[in-house]
Amino acid sequence: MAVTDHVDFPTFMEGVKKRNPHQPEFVQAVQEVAEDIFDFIEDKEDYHSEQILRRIAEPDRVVSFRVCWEDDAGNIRVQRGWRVQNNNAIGPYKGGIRFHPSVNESVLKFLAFEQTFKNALTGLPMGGGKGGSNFNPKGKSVREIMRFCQSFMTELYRHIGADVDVPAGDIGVGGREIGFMFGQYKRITGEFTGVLTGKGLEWGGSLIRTEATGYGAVYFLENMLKHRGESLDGKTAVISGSGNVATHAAEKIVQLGGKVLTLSDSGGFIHDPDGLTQEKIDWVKTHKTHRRGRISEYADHFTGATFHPDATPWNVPCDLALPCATQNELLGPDARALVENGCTAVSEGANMPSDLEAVHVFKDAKIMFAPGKAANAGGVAVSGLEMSQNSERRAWKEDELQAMLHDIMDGIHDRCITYGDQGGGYVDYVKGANIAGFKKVADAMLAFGVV
Ligand code: NDP
Ligand code: 2IT
Repeated sequence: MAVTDHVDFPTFMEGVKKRNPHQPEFVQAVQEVAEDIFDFIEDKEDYHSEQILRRIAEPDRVVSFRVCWEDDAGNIRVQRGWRVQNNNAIGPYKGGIRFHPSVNESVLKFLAFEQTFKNALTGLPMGGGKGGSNFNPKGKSVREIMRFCQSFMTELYRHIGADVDVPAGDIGVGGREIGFMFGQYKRITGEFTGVLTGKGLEWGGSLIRTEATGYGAVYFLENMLKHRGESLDGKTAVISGSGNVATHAAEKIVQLGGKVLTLSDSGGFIHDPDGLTQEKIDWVKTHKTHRRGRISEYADHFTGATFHPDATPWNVPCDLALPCATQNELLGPDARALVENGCTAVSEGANMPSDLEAVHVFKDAKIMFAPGKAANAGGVAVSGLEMSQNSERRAWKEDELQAMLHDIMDGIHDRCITYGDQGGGYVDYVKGANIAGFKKVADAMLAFGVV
C-alpha cells in the first residue's frame, strides 16, 4: 500500500518555488503561513496524508482575460484582468478587486491565498478569492474609468455570483468603481443580486463597510494593548498610505485618544508633529478621493507639517505603527528602526506590508505584531454582513453593525491567542492567525474528501 511520506517544510517550500517561478509575492505569502503550519501539523497525520496545505496553496482556478476599452481620445487600450479563486471550502469565494499597474498573477495569488485564512478567521462562511487588473486609474477621466469597469465586468460576470464568488473593492477600487461594475453586471444578467460588496447605501450596500477595515485594524490594536494592560490613550502612531484604510485607521486612533503623526502615498510621506485632527483627516479624504490629489499638498495646506519625498514614515519615532498602503512597504531595516525607536505595536492595515525579514524582526523583538490577515479582516467581515443583509433583503442599523464589527474583531483576537500564546505575556499573533485560519479551512476540506 502506498503511504504518503511526510513532506518537511524545506521540501514543501522547494516545491512551491518550483511550481510558481517568477511569483515572489505568492511564494512569500505561502512561506509565512507554512512556517507555522508545519509545527502545528507535525503530529496530525490527516493534514499530512490528505496534503491539505499543498492543496490550499494551489488556487482552485486562475481566470485571466483581456479587457479592452476606448480612451477619451479614441485610442483602443488593452489591459489584462484576472480572478483568482483560491479556496471555497467554507463559503463562496470572497475578496476584493485591485486596479493598479503593479497587479500581476503573483500579487493576486498571494492576496487570494491570504484572503482564505483571513476570511476563515472572521468566523463567517466565506472562501478566499481576489481579482484585478494592471489598469492604472491615475490620470484617467471618470468616463474612462467607467468604460474600463464595464469592459472588465463584461468578462468577469460569467465567473461570479452571490453564492459563487463575491468581489469587493481594494486598491484603486472604491464605491464609484463598484457602482460601475454592479451596473454592468445588472445590465448583462438582468439580476439585482448581492454579487458585489461595498455597494452604495441606496442599492444594497451596508453601513460602516467604508470605515470597517481601518476601524477594525485599530480595534485589533486596542485588543492587543488591552491584553497587556495598556490603552491607545496618549500614544503616538505612524501610518502609511492615505486611502480608504489609512484614513479610517487614523480617524479611529484620534477618536480613541491617540496621536497620528504621518500619512503617505507613493510619492512620499507627510509628518505632522502636532498630530492629525478630524478636520485634517477629512481634508485628506476629500483631497485624495474626490480631487485625486497627492499627499504632498498636505504640507502646503497645514502649517507645521513637512513632506518627505520618496520616503516611508518608518524612521519617525512612535509607539505604534500601521502600514496601510501596500505589500512589502516595510522592510527589515524599517522594522529595526521602528523597534529601536521604541515602537511596541504594529497593526497591518494593508495585506503583507511587512516583508519576511521585517516579520522576523518584530517576532524576535517580541513586540505586539498583528498580521494583515487578522488585523485588516474588519473590511471583509462587514462585506460578509452586507451579504447576509442582501440575502435577507434588509438593512441593519449602524449601532448593530458597529457592535458586530467589534465582536468579530474580538473573536479574531481570541482565536489568535488560542493558538499564539507563547507564555510569559507574549502572543505570537502571526502563528495564532495562521493556525486558527488554517484549521477551519483544513477541517472542512477533510470532510469533503479528495475533491
Ligand atoms: P486605496 O486605493 O484607497 O489607497 C491605497 C493607498 O496606498 C494610497 O495612498 C496609495 O498611494 C498607496 N499605495 C498604493 N500602492 C502603493 C505603492 N506601490 N507604493 C506606495 N504607496 C502605495 O486602497 P485601500 O486603502 O483600500 O488599500 C490599502 C491596503 O489595504 C491594500 O494592501 C489593500 O489590499 C488592503 N486592504 C483593503 C481593504 C479594504 O476594505 N479596502 C480590506 C483589507 C485590506 P497613491 O495614491 O500614490 O497610489
Ligand atoms: O483585502 C481585503 O480583505 C479586501 N480588499 C476586502 C475584501 C472584501 O471582500 O470585502
